[in-house]
Amino acid sequence: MGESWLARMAAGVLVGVALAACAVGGGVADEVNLVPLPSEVEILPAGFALDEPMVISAPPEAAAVAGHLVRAVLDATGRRPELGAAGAVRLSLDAPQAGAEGYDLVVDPDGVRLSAATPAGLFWGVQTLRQLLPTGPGRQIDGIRVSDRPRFAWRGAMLDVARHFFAVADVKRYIDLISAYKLNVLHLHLSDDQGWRLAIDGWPDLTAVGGSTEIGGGPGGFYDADDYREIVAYARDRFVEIVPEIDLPGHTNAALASYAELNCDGRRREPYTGMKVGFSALCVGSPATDRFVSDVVAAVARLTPGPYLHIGGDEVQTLSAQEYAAFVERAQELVRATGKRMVGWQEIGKAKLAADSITQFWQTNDPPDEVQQAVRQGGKLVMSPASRVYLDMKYDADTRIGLDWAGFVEVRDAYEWDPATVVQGVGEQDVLGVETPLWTETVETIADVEYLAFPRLPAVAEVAWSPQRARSFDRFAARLASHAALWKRWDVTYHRSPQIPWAD
Ligand code: TNX
Repeated sequence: MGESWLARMAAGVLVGVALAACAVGGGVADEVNLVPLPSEVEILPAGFALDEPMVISAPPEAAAVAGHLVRAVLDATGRRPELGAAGAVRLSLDAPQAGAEGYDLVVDPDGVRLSAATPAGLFWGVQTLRQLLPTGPGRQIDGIRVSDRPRFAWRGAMLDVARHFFAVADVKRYIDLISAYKLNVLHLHLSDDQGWRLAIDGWPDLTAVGGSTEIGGGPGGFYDADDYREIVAYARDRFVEIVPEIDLPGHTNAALASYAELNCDGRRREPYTGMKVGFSALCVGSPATDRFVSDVVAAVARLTPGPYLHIGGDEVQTLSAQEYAAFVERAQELVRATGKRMVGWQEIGKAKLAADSITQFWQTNDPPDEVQQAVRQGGKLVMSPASRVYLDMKYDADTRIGLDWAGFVEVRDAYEWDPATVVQGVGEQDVLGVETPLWTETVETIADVEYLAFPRLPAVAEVAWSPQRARSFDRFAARLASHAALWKRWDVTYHRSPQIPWAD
C-alpha cells in the first residue's frame, strides 16, 4: 500500500483495513456487505459512476470471465456493457502475488481494476463485483480497494442426486449459486441404494434398472455421458470442479438390483425406495465385483477431467473390518491407476491409505478415531461435520423438510466453528478444505435445495474462504441481511432465519 496508504491517512479519508479493524471488533469490511468476507478491504472516498455505457477490457485468456461480468452487469443494471480495448473496467492477469485463486480489486473514479494471477482469481473477483453493483441504471459502484485470498483450496458443496434425481438444469442452477459464494467444488453423490445416476459403458442395467427409482417411488433418472460432460463443462466455466462419487461397497442396492452377479447369492435385489441406510454391500472379493468396480472407476475417470474420484465408503454394516479395508485398498489401487486421487468418507481411515488420498470427516455423533487415523497416515481432510454443515438437517423443529439425526442446524451453527480446531489432533495443515453436503431423502425440487442451502451455504462459504480471526457471526449476519435482495433478483428460495436481521 506504501505511499497511497500514507497519503490517504494524511487526507483523513482512510477508513480502515478489514483485518486490522475486524480484529478489534467491527470493521470496514462490514460496511460493505460482502460474503464471504474478503481478507482485506479499504473504503475509498469516491466511486465509479455508471452513467456512460460500460466498456470492459480483458486479455484473451480472461474473455470467458469477462463474459460473466457482462451478464452480471446486465442483470444488475439492465444495461449491457461492451467488450473493448482500454475500457474503464479492466481485467488483468498481472498480479502473481494473488496466488492461485486470489484477486485485487480497486474501484475509484478512474474505473474498476480487477487483477489476479489466474482466470480463476478474476472469476472470484467478479463474484465480489456482483455484490458491489448497484441495482438499476444511473448509479455508481462505491469506491473500494479489496485484496482477497481464500483460506482453503477445497471449498465444496455436495448434492445427492441419488435419493432424488435432479436434472442437468437443476445442477447448473446449483453451480451458479455455489460459485456466487466462491465455492469451487461440487461433489455429486451419483449412486446410492435408491438410484444409480451415471451411465457406465458395458453396464446398461445400472441406469435402465438402477436409475429408474428414487425415494418415494418417483421415476428417478440418470445422466448419460453427454449430460455429465455438459455439467462438468458448465462447472469448469465457473471454476468449479466436479468430484464424482460412486458410493461403494455399501449404499449399493441400486447396483445389486441391476446385476445379479454383484450379489454373493447370485440373486438380484429388489429396488429400494425407502430411507434406511447400511443394509447393502457388494459381494466383495468376487471376480464379478472386481470387474464391476474396475469398469466403473475407469469409466468415471475417463469422463472426469478433474483430479478427484470419490468412492464413498460410508456406513457399511454387513462386512467384517478386514473385508471392508481390503475393498477400500483395492478401490484405491484402481483409482490411482487412472491417475486420480481417491476421496472417501471418514470410514476409509480404517484402511491403509496412500498419503494423497483424501478423507471426508462427517460423523459428529461418534468419536473421530477414523479421521485421526487418516491424518496419522499422512492424509488431508475435507471437513463436513454433520452438526455444522449438513444442509439436510432442519433449521429448527418447524422446518418443513430435512432430517435431525445430527441435531438442528441454524445459521449460527453453520458459521461459528473453526475447521482447524473441530477434531482433536487435526490442525490447519491437515485440512484441505470444507464441504457442505445436501442429502436429499426429503428434498425433491431445486426450490427445496435452495431453501435448505440459503442462508447456511453462504455461512459455510465464509468459513471456507475468510480468515478465522476476522470472522464474527453477528457481523456476518448483518452483512448477509442485504443478500436477500440478490436472492430475490435471482429468484432463490430461502429460509427467513430469525438469526439474520433482514431489512424488510
Ligand atoms: C449419513 S453422511 C449418510 C447418508 C445420509 C445422511 C443423511 C454419510 C457419509 N452417509 O447416507 O443420506 O446421513 O443426513
